[in-house]
Amino acid sequence: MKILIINGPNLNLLGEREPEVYGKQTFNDYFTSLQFKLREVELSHFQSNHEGKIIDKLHEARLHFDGVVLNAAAYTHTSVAIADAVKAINIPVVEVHISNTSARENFRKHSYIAPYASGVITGFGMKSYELAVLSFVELPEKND
Ligand code: DHK
Repeated sequence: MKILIINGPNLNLLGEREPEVYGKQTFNDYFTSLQFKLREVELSHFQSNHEGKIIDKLHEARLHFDGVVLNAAAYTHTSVAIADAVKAINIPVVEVHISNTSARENFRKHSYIAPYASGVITGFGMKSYELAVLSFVELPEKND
């Protein structure tokens, strides 16, 4: 099974950005440990601060991956275009957030993407990514 993790804006700064919210680990370190732990899954990772690049990657992913774990970061709350891309592609997308967006500012409570995601995992720190990948492994029927 091939899963692509897409991270949106500012998530390249994980480890140094607001560590009280997002933790102290870099995504590269986390990704290495996740791939080691979930050896049966072939994981890839893409990060961009640019909306169009995230959309291009989602389009490309439909040809090469079984599913996408998407943390669109701030674009979650603003981007109709990314939501449309998630709706347009024929592979399942699980929306992920590190922080519990429902417990933060009001503008973080709405997701344009969630209606088109096969599920949403939010608030479990970096572990949210692992739970999302596991949803593909353990609930394959959910993503048919
Ligand atoms: C990450 C961000 O950068 C924020 O803009 C979102 C999300 C929450 C997260 O928790 O992973 O509001």
